[in-house]
Amino acid sequence: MSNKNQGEYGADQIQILEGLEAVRKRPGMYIGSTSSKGLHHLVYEIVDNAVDEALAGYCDTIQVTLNKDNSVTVVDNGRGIPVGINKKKGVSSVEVVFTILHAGGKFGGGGYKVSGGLHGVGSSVVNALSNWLEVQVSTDGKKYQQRFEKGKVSYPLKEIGTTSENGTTVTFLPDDTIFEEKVFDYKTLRQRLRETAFLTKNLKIILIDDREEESTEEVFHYEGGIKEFVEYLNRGNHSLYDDVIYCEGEKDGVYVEVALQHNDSYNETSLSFVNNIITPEGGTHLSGFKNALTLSFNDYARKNKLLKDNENNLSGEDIREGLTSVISIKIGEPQFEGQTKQKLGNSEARGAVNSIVNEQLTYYLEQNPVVAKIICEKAVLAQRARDAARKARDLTRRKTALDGMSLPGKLADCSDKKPENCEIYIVEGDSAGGSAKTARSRATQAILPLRGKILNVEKSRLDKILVNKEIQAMITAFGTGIHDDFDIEKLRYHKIIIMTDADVDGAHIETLLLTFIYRFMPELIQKGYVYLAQPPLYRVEKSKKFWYAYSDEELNEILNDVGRDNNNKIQRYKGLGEMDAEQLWDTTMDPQHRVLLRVKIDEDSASEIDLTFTTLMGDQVEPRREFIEANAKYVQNLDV
Ligand code: TSJ
Repeated sequence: MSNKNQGEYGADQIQILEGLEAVRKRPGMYIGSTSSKGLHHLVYEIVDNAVDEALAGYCDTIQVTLNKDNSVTVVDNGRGIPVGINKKKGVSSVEVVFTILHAGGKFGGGGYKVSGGLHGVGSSVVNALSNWLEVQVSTDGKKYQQRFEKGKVSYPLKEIGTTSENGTTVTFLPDDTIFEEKVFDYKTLRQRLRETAFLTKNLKIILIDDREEESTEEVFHYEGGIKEFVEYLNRGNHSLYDDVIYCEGEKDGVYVEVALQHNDSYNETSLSFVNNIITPEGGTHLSGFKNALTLSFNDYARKNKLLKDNENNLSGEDIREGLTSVISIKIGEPQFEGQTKQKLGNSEARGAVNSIVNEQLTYYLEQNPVVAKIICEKAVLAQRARDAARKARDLTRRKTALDGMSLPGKLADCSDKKPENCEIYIVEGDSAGGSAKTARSRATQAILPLRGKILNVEKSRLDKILVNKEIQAMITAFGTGIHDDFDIEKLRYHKIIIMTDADVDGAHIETLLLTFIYRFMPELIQKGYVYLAQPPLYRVEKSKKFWYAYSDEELNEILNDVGRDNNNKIQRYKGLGEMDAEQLWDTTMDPQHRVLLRVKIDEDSASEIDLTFTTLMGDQVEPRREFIEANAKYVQNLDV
């Protein structure tokens, strides 16, 4: 602290310190969590401030560097945070930004801001949760610097030299006594920064990793903006036509951008953003978009006899089958609603998106009859499949109503009826299913054996999926129903455990099962009810004693412990079938000793999860490899 300030702790300063102390006491209240997720939020918060400067039109490059000591540096070439004395507080605006809660974006005014929105917790929160933070501002030919430690001023803003450049540099080291995780994950940051670059046309974001011997650098710069975002999302699929359809305009203070393209899959991928912040629950902007889409396609299809007079209107779902879209709006004062405050409520956004998309899409369809016809024909097929599926479902509903809950014949159910006590093992193959039935604890463990490869739901329409025997068996066993009928209260087991061979085929079946659950009952994964069993890979036997190894590293450890000599008998398990019931129980099913992995959806990266499931199933080889690597990320060690 400077001499001048020393000793004179005014009311303001005490308030500031109390404010930042509150953040340090309850970090979760400000950044959600102190896990890896919260750690990464710190970076987004700082970057978002620089993005605001770009949105205001004063900055075109942001550089993010991961330093060797796990600190992060964010540099922009904007105007620089104002260095003048803030009249009300009596210190520089820079100091205000880093010490007063929710000061972000208070001055300047006008325009759209990322920070101060949903995630905008303020750079002061980052400061409070950092071991140290340094800021440098270059403006009007001069360079200034200030440093903070655990939120407290080390010295006030001081001039440190001259410069011909403008901009702001912030470096901070997250407080390792607050965060459970202190190492930044490159892929997580890359994903988020790439999304930010897609959403801010012409902004160049550079990500540098200086932590290893060889430093790496990637540049995200998309002149096509969200058009390129849609191409990126569609990269693992076959698009149905070359164009990415794009609408842009401004109405009633709402700036609207929409990009869309269909692929030959049956799934919809819609991402919506407000002021660059993702809105997972949509809101008025998304509903305006959907309405416009449904209206313009039905109009076009009727006018051009692609839909006959005696046929029903296409539903929104029909038109959105295989659709990939990004909708991004900028609005002065976004209002977020709902329990999690993630749903846009501004009614002017609905109208603006609706009228801009309706007008421009109608024009596009008239100008591009070939594309229009491709989309309409796909939607008509979707409509027919949906009708057929509805009939099939009505039939099964009536059936189950008559039979009472008729469970699948292959299911060996457990006797306990309290879902919270019960588990269901989905087992590949009849022989492994047999061992599992013998091994299980009958009271709480149910076994459902499935035969061979299950249907790939990514490659089939609903009508075909719903008549598939294995899928029917799972739906009835789980008890929840699917899609709109889904009711988590009816879930019959609180652990759904997928148990497959530890080989390539097993991994494939595992993914097919996860894909089915993710597409039809995503809440089961979100609520953490879905698990992967972990059968051992090896059995080591020596002098009548034996050990199980679940990985190659573990095998090595065991061999080191028992000594590497000729008396070791090492058995490599190629499948569950090679274990007898007792071994299967001991290694994989006994709740006391087994290892389970819980399947997670990484909610931070909205644009990736779909891809990981979709591309694995696709027939293009490269994305599949990416999936298998990524797969390890969304499962996490549970029992051990
Ligand atoms: F907030 C922060 F410290 F985290 C941060 C802010 C971090 C980084 C890397 C950059 C920034 C930042 C802030 N870059 N640019 C600005 N711009 C302003 O703060 C600014 C400058 C001038 C005026 C003006 O009205 O003249 C207004 C503002 C908001």
